Amino acid sequence: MGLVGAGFIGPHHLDAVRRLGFVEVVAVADSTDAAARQKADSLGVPKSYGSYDALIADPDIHVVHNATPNFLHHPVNMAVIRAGKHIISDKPLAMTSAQARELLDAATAAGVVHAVTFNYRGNPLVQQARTMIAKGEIGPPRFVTGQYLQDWLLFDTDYSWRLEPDKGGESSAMGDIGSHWCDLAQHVTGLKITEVLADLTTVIPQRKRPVGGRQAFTAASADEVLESVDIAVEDLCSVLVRFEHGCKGTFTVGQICAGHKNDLVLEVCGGQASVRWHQERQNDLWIGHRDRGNVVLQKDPSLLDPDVQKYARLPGGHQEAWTDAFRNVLRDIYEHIAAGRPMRERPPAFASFEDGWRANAIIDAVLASHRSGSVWTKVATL
Ligand code: SOE
Repeated sequence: MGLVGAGFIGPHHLDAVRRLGFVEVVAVADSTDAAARQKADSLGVPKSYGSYDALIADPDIHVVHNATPNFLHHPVNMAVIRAGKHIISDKPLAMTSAQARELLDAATAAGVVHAVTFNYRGNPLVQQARTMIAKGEIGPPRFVTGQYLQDWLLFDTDYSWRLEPDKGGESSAMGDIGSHWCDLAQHVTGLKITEVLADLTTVIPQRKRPVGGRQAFTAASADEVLESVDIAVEDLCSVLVRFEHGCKGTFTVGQICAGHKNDLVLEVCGGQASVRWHQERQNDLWIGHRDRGNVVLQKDPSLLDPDVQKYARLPGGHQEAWTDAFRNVLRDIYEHIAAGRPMRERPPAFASFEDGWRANAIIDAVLASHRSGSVWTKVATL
Protein backbone atom coordinates (compact mmCIF):
# COMPACT_ATOMS: atom_id res chain seq x y z
CA MET A 1 0.00 0.00 0.00
CA GLY A 2 0.93 3.63 -0.38
CA LEU A 3 -0.24 6.53 1.77
CA VAL A 4 -1.00 10.01 0.44
CA GLY A 5 -0.98 12.56 3.30
CA ALA A 6 0.59 11.89 6.67
CA GLY A 7 -1.01 14.53 8.92
CA PHE A 8 -3.24 13.54 11.86
CA ILE A 9 -4.96 10.45 10.46
CA GLY A 10 -2.42 9.10 7.92
CA PRO A 11 -0.10 7.52 10.52
CA HIS A 12 -3.12 5.66 11.95
CA HIS A 13 -3.73 4.11 8.53
CA LEU A 14 -0.14 2.80 8.58
CA ASP A 15 -0.47 1.58 12.15
CA ALA A 16 -3.68 -0.31 11.31
CA VAL A 17 -2.36 -1.98 8.14
CA ARG A 18 0.86 -2.98 9.88
CA ARG A 19 -1.18 -4.75 12.54
CA LEU A 20 -2.89 -6.82 9.82
CA GLY A 21 0.42 -8.55 9.14
CA PHE A 22 -0.21 -9.29 5.45
CA VAL A 23 0.01 -5.80 3.92
CA GLU A 24 3.33 -4.24 2.96
CA VAL A 25 3.74 -0.47 3.43
CA VAL A 26 5.66 0.73 0.36
CA ALA A 27 5.61 4.55 0.23
CA VAL A 28 4.33 7.84 1.59
CA ALA A 29 3.56 10.92 -0.54
CA ASP A 30 3.43 14.51 0.64
CA SER A 31 3.45 17.92 -1.03
CA THR A 32 7.26 18.12 -1.42
CA ASP A 33 10.09 15.57 -1.68
CA ALA A 34 11.60 16.84 1.58
CA ALA A 35 8.33 16.67 3.55
CA ALA A 36 7.61 13.19 2.20
CA ARG A 37 11.11 11.91 3.04
CA GLN A 38 10.92 13.34 6.55
CA LYS A 39 7.52 11.69 7.13
CA ALA A 40 8.64 8.39 5.58
CA ASP A 41 11.71 8.34 7.85
CA SER A 42 9.71 9.10 10.97
CA LEU A 43 7.19 6.38 10.09
CA GLY A 44 9.76 3.79 8.94
CA VAL A 45 8.49 3.68 5.35
CA PRO A 46 11.00 2.74 2.60
CA LYS A 47 9.99 5.05 -0.28
CA SER A 48 8.78 8.63 -0.42
CA TYR A 49 7.29 10.77 -3.17
CA GLY A 50 6.84 14.54 -3.49
CA SER A 51 3.57 14.14 -5.43
CA TYR A 52 0.60 11.81 -5.29
CA ASP A 53 0.89 11.10 -9.04
CA ALA A 54 4.38 9.67 -8.52
CA LEU A 55 3.18 7.42 -5.69
CA ILE A 56 0.20 6.20 -7.71
CA ALA A 57 2.53 5.34 -10.63
CA ASP A 58 4.70 3.07 -8.43
CA PRO A 59 4.09 -0.49 -9.75
CA ASP A 60 4.73 -1.97 -6.28
CA ILE A 61 1.64 -0.18 -4.95
CA HIS A 62 -1.73 -1.88 -5.46
CA VAL A 63 -3.81 -0.01 -2.86
CA VAL A 64 -3.68 3.74 -2.17
CA HIS A 65 -4.88 5.33 1.09
CA ASN A 66 -6.00 8.93 0.70
CA ALA A 67 -5.54 10.78 4.00
CA THR A 68 -5.35 14.29 2.56
CA PRO A 69 -7.51 17.33 3.48
CA ASN A 70 -11.02 17.28 1.97
CA PHE A 71 -10.27 19.38 -1.15
CA LEU A 72 -7.78 16.72 -2.32
CA HIS A 73 -10.15 13.78 -1.84
CA HIS A 74 -11.68 14.04 -5.32
CA PRO A 75 -8.50 14.60 -7.37
CA VAL A 76 -6.41 11.99 -5.54
CA ASN A 77 -9.21 9.38 -5.49
CA MET A 78 -9.87 9.97 -9.19
CA ALA A 79 -6.18 9.63 -10.10
CA VAL A 80 -6.01 6.32 -8.21
CA ILE A 81 -9.12 5.00 -9.95
CA ARG A 82 -7.79 6.05 -13.37
CA ALA A 83 -4.61 4.09 -12.63
CA GLY A 84 -6.80 1.01 -11.98
CA LYS A 85 -5.71 0.71 -8.32
CA HIS A 86 -7.81 0.09 -5.23
CA ILE A 87 -8.67 3.19 -3.20
CA ILE A 88 -9.28 3.70 0.53
CA SER A 89 -10.38 7.29 1.16
CA ASP A 90 -10.95 9.35 4.26
CA LYS A 91 -14.35 10.93 4.84
CA PRO A 92 -16.15 12.99 3.66
CA LEU A 93 -15.63 11.24 0.33
CA ALA A 94 -15.71 14.57 -1.55
CA MET A 95 -16.56 18.28 -1.16
CA THR A 96 -20.04 17.82 -2.74
CA SER A 97 -22.35 14.93 -3.55
CA ALA A 98 -21.86 15.64 -7.28
CA GLN A 99 -18.11 15.02 -6.89
CA ALA A 100 -18.78 11.95 -4.76
CA ARG A 101 -21.10 10.59 -7.46
CA GLU A 102 -18.36 11.03 -10.08
CA LEU A 103 -16.01 9.01 -7.89
CA LEU A 104 -18.56 6.26 -7.29
CA ASP A 105 -19.32 5.97 -11.02
CA ALA A 106 -15.64 6.00 -12.00
CA ALA A 107 -14.65 3.39 -9.38
CA THR A 108 -17.55 1.15 -10.40
CA ALA A 109 -16.66 1.43 -14.10
CA ALA A 110 -12.97 0.73 -13.38
CA GLY A 111 -13.83 -2.33 -11.27
CA VAL A 112 -11.52 -1.29 -8.43
CA VAL A 113 -12.26 -1.81 -4.73
CA HIS A 114 -13.43 1.48 -3.20
CA ALA A 115 -13.71 2.15 0.52
CA VAL A 116 -14.34 5.10 2.84
CA THR A 117 -12.98 4.95 6.38
CA PHE A 118 -16.16 5.37 8.41
CA ASN A 119 -14.12 3.82 11.19
CA TYR A 120 -16.74 3.77 13.96
CA ARG A 121 -18.41 0.87 12.12
CA GLY A 122 -15.45 -1.27 13.19
CA ASN A 123 -16.27 -1.16 16.88
CA PRO A 124 -17.43 -4.54 18.27
CA LEU A 125 -20.43 -3.09 20.12
CA VAL A 126 -21.50 -1.05 17.09
CA GLN A 127 -21.63 -4.34 15.19
CA GLN A 128 -23.49 -5.92 18.13
CA ALA A 129 -26.14 -3.15 18.02
CA ARG A 130 -26.44 -3.46 14.24
CA THR A 131 -26.82 -7.24 14.43
CA MET A 132 -29.40 -7.04 17.24
CA ILE A 133 -31.48 -4.63 15.15
CA ALA A 134 -31.10 -6.68 11.96
CA LYS A 135 -32.26 -9.80 13.85
CA GLY A 136 -35.32 -7.96 15.22
CA GLU A 137 -34.14 -8.10 18.84
CA ILE A 138 -35.23 -4.54 19.72
CA GLY A 139 -38.21 -4.42 17.35
CA PRO A 140 -38.49 -1.97 14.45
CA PRO A 141 -36.47 1.24 14.95
CA ARG A 142 -38.87 4.13 15.71
CA PHE A 143 -36.60 6.90 16.94
CA VAL A 144 -32.86 7.47 16.47
CA THR A 145 -31.12 10.13 18.49
CA GLY A 146 -27.63 11.21 19.46
CA GLN A 147 -24.85 13.70 19.09
CA TYR A 148 -21.28 14.14 17.98
CA LEU A 149 -19.68 16.86 20.09
CA GLN A 150 -16.04 17.97 20.35
CA ASP A 151 -14.32 20.99 21.93
CA TRP A 152 -11.22 21.54 19.83
CA LEU A 153 -12.74 24.67 18.17
CA LEU A 154 -13.99 26.18 21.47
CA PHE A 155 -11.73 29.25 21.52
CA ASP A 156 -11.34 31.87 18.80
CA THR A 157 -7.62 31.02 18.73
CA ASP A 158 -8.48 27.46 17.61
CA TYR A 159 -8.02 27.09 13.89
CA SER A 160 -8.02 24.43 11.17
CA TRP A 161 -8.12 24.17 7.38
CA ARG A 162 -11.55 22.59 7.97
CA LEU A 163 -12.87 26.16 8.51
CA GLU A 164 -11.82 27.28 5.01
CA PRO A 165 -14.51 26.34 2.44
CA ASP A 166 -11.97 25.94 -0.40
CA LYS A 167 -10.11 23.29 1.65
CA GLY A 168 -12.78 21.71 3.86
CA GLY A 169 -15.98 22.28 1.88
CA GLU A 170 -19.03 24.45 2.50
CA SER A 171 -19.83 22.55 5.69
CA SER A 172 -17.34 22.17 8.52
CA ALA A 173 -18.74 20.36 11.60
CA MET A 174 -21.37 18.48 9.62
CA GLY A 175 -18.85 17.38 6.97
CA ASP A 176 -16.18 16.46 9.49
CA ILE A 177 -18.13 14.65 12.20
CA GLY A 178 -21.82 14.82 11.24
CA SER A 179 -20.89 12.59 8.29
CA HIS A 180 -19.74 9.94 10.81
CA TRP A 181 -22.98 10.18 12.83
CA CYS A 182 -25.21 9.88 9.76
CA ASP A 183 -23.23 6.95 8.38
CA LEU A 184 -23.34 5.19 11.75
CA ALA A 185 -27.08 5.80 12.22
CA GLN A 186 -27.86 4.39 8.77
CA HIS A 187 -25.44 1.48 9.21
CA VAL A 188 -26.75 0.43 12.63
CA THR A 189 -30.46 0.80 11.81
CA GLY A 190 -30.25 -0.46 8.22
CA LEU A 191 -32.44 2.55 7.31
CA LYS A 192 -31.55 5.39 4.99
CA ILE A 193 -32.01 9.03 5.94
CA THR A 194 -34.55 10.42 3.47
CA GLU A 195 -35.22 13.99 4.69
CA VAL A 196 -33.59 16.54 6.99
CA LEU A 197 -34.48 19.85 8.63
CA ALA A 198 -31.35 21.65 9.77
CA ASP A 199 -30.33 24.67 11.84
CA LEU A 200 -26.66 25.65 11.43
CA THR A 201 -24.75 28.21 13.47
CA THR A 202 -21.33 29.79 13.26
CA VAL A 203 -20.91 30.35 16.99
CA ILE A 204 -17.48 31.94 16.48
CA PRO A 205 -17.79 34.11 13.32
CA GLN A 206 -14.27 35.50 13.54
CA ARG A 207 -11.16 33.52 14.48
CA LYS A 208 -7.44 34.12 14.81
CA ARG A 209 -5.57 32.12 12.21
CA PRO A 210 -1.97 31.09 12.94
CA VAL A 211 0.10 32.48 10.07
CA GLY A 212 2.34 29.39 10.01
CA GLY A 213 -0.55 26.86 10.16
CA ARG A 214 -1.40 24.40 12.95
CA GLN A 215 -3.01 20.98 13.19
CA ALA A 216 -6.36 20.14 14.77
CA PHE A 217 -6.33 19.25 18.48
CA THR A 218 -3.30 21.47 19.17
CA ALA A 219 -3.60 24.70 21.18
CA ALA A 220 -2.14 28.09 20.18
CA SER A 221 1.40 28.74 21.42
CA ALA A 222 2.40 32.05 23.07
CA ASP A 223 4.77 33.22 20.28
CA GLU A 224 2.45 32.35 17.38
CA VAL A 225 1.64 35.13 14.87
CA LEU A 226 -2.15 35.34 14.42
CA GLU A 227 -4.38 37.10 11.86
CA SER A 228 -8.14 37.68 12.10
CA VAL A 229 -10.35 35.84 9.62
CA ASP A 230 -14.11 35.75 9.08
CA ILE A 231 -15.61 32.27 9.29
CA ALA A 232 -18.46 31.30 6.97
CA VAL A 233 -18.93 27.65 7.91
CA GLU A 234 -20.86 26.14 10.84
CA ASP A 235 -19.34 24.94 14.10
CA LEU A 236 -22.72 23.85 15.51
CA CYS A 237 -25.58 22.06 13.76
CA SER A 238 -28.91 20.58 14.94
CA VAL A 239 -30.89 18.35 12.61
CA LEU A 240 -34.32 16.69 12.63
CA VAL A 241 -34.23 13.54 10.54
CA ARG A 242 -36.70 11.29 8.75
CA PHE A 243 -35.56 7.76 7.97
CA GLU A 244 -37.21 5.17 5.73
CA HIS A 245 -40.25 3.27 7.07
CA GLY A 246 -41.48 6.14 9.25
CA CYS A 247 -38.56 6.12 11.68
CA LYS A 248 -37.77 9.59 13.08
CA GLY A 249 -34.59 11.04 14.53
CA THR A 250 -32.64 14.03 15.78
CA PHE A 251 -28.95 14.77 16.28
CA THR A 252 -26.59 17.62 17.07
CA VAL A 253 -22.99 18.08 16.00
CA GLY A 254 -20.71 20.76 17.37
CA GLN A 255 -17.03 21.42 17.88
CA ILE A 256 -17.38 24.27 20.39
CA CYS A 257 -18.69 22.19 23.32
CA ALA A 258 -16.24 22.30 26.24
CA GLY A 259 -15.38 18.97 27.79
CA HIS A 260 -16.63 16.89 24.87
CA LYS A 261 -13.54 15.35 23.30
CA ASN A 262 -14.84 12.84 20.78
CA ASP A 263 -18.32 12.48 22.16
CA LEU A 264 -20.24 10.42 19.62
CA VAL A 265 -23.50 8.94 20.93
CA LEU A 266 -26.05 6.92 18.97
CA GLU A 267 -29.29 5.64 20.48
CA VAL A 268 -31.93 3.63 18.65
CA CYS A 269 -35.36 3.18 20.27
CA GLY A 270 -37.16 0.18 18.81
CA GLY A 271 -40.62 -1.30 19.33
CA GLN A 272 -39.36 -3.63 22.10
CA ALA A 273 -36.12 -2.19 23.47
CA SER A 274 -33.53 0.55 22.98
CA VAL A 275 -29.76 0.40 22.44
CA ARG A 276 -27.25 3.18 23.08
CA TRP A 277 -23.57 3.27 22.14
CA HIS A 278 -21.23 5.99 23.39
CA GLN A 279 -17.85 6.23 21.66
CA GLU A 280 -16.08 7.54 24.77
CA ARG A 281 -17.35 4.47 26.71
CA GLN A 282 -17.05 2.17 23.73
CA ASN A 283 -16.70 -1.11 25.64
CA ASP A 284 -20.27 -0.87 27.01
CA LEU A 285 -23.59 -1.10 25.16
CA TRP A 286 -26.68 0.11 27.05
CA ILE A 287 -29.83 -1.88 26.39
CA GLY A 288 -33.06 -0.32 27.66
CA HIS A 289 -36.22 -2.30 28.50
CA ARG A 290 -39.68 -1.37 29.75
CA ASP A 291 -40.76 -4.57 31.53
CA ARG A 292 -37.44 -5.63 33.04
CA GLY A 293 -34.24 -4.01 34.19
CA ASN A 294 -31.98 -2.17 31.77
CA VAL A 295 -28.63 -3.84 31.17
CA VAL A 296 -25.12 -2.85 30.15
CA LEU A 297 -23.61 -5.40 27.81
CA GLN A 298 -19.84 -5.48 28.10
CA LYS A 299 -17.49 -6.00 25.18
CA ASP A 300 -16.77 -9.63 25.94
CA PRO A 301 -16.53 -11.89 22.87
CA SER A 302 -18.29 -14.70 24.73
CA LEU A 303 -21.33 -12.42 25.26
CA LEU A 304 -21.54 -11.10 21.72
CA ASP A 305 -23.57 -12.43 18.82
CA PRO A 306 -21.47 -15.11 17.04
CA ASP A 307 -21.54 -12.98 13.85
CA VAL A 308 -19.87 -10.13 15.76
CA GLN A 309 -17.23 -11.95 17.79
CA LYS A 310 -14.49 -11.43 15.20
CA TYR A 311 -14.64 -7.65 15.86
CA ALA A 312 -13.58 -8.19 19.50
CA ARG A 313 -9.91 -9.11 19.67
CA LEU A 314 -9.47 -9.35 23.43
CA PRO A 315 -11.38 -11.07 26.27
CA GLY A 316 -13.86 -9.13 28.41
CA GLY A 317 -12.32 -6.50 30.68
CA HIS A 318 -9.43 -6.01 28.25
CA GLN A 319 -10.66 -2.73 26.83
CA GLU A 320 -10.53 -2.07 23.11
CA ALA A 321 -10.25 1.37 21.61
CA TRP A 322 -10.43 3.71 18.64
CA THR A 323 -7.33 2.26 16.96
CA ASP A 324 -8.68 -1.30 17.27
CA ALA A 325 -11.94 -0.34 15.55
CA PHE A 326 -9.93 1.40 12.81
CA ARG A 327 -7.90 -1.77 12.36
CA ASN A 328 -11.09 -3.88 12.15
CA VAL A 329 -12.37 -1.75 9.28
CA LEU A 330 -9.08 -2.07 7.40
CA ARG A 331 -9.00 -5.81 8.07
CA ASP A 332 -12.44 -6.18 6.43
CA ILE A 333 -11.30 -4.09 3.45
CA TYR A 334 -7.97 -5.89 2.92
CA GLU A 335 -9.42 -9.38 3.38
CA HIS A 336 -11.95 -8.45 0.72
CA ILE A 337 -9.21 -7.17 -1.62
CA ALA A 338 -7.05 -10.27 -1.00
CA ALA A 339 -9.97 -12.59 -1.75
CA GLY A 340 -10.74 -10.74 -5.01
CA ARG A 341 -14.47 -10.61 -4.27
CA PRO A 342 -16.92 -8.24 -6.02
CA MET A 343 -17.98 -5.10 -4.12
CA ARG A 344 -21.50 -6.44 -3.53
CA GLU A 345 -20.03 -9.23 -1.35
CA ARG A 346 -18.19 -6.89 1.03
CA PRO A 347 -18.74 -7.30 4.78
CA PRO A 348 -21.12 -4.77 6.42
CA ALA A 349 -18.49 -2.79 8.35
CA PHE A 350 -16.77 -1.93 5.06
CA ALA A 351 -18.18 1.40 3.82
CA SER A 352 -17.98 1.89 0.06
CA PHE A 353 -18.00 5.00 -2.14
CA GLU A 354 -21.78 4.50 -2.32
CA ASP A 355 -21.91 5.00 1.46
CA GLY A 356 -19.53 7.95 1.06
CA TRP A 357 -21.80 9.45 -1.59
CA ARG A 358 -24.82 8.98 0.69
CA ALA A 359 -23.11 10.93 3.50
CA ASN A 360 -22.22 13.73 1.05
CA ALA A 361 -25.85 13.80 -0.17
CA ILE A 362 -27.03 14.26 3.44
CA ILE A 363 -24.51 17.10 3.99
CA ASP A 364 -25.80 18.80 0.81
CA ALA A 365 -29.41 18.40 2.03
CA VAL A 366 -28.50 19.82 5.47
CA LEU A 367 -26.92 22.90 3.83
CA ALA A 368 -29.90 23.33 1.48
CA SER A 369 -32.39 22.99 4.36
CA HIS A 370 -30.62 25.62 6.44
CA ARG A 371 -30.29 28.05 3.53
CA SER A 372 -34.00 27.80 2.75
CA GLY A 373 -34.90 28.82 6.32
CA SER A 374 -34.74 25.36 7.97
CA VAL A 375 -37.36 23.53 5.94
CA TRP A 376 -37.74 19.79 5.34
CA THR A 377 -35.41 18.87 2.47
CA LYS A 378 -35.18 15.55 0.66
CA VAL A 379 -31.87 13.70 0.49
CA ALA A 380 -30.99 12.75 -3.09
CA THR A 381 -31.25 9.10 -4.10
CA LEU A 382 -29.01 7.21 -6.49
C1 SOE B 1 -11.49 15.88 13.74
O1 SOE B 1 -12.69 16.47 14.03
C2 SOE B 1 -11.58 14.37 13.74
O2 SOE B 1 -10.28 13.90 13.66
C3 SOE B 1 -12.36 13.84 12.56
O3 SOE B 1 -11.85 14.27 11.34
C4 SOE B 1 -12.39 12.35 12.63
O4 SOE B 1 -13.06 11.81 11.54
C5 SOE B 1 -13.01 11.93 13.96
O5 SOE B 1 -12.95 10.54 14.08
C6 SOE B 1 -12.29 12.56 15.12
O6 SOE B 1 -12.19 13.93 14.94
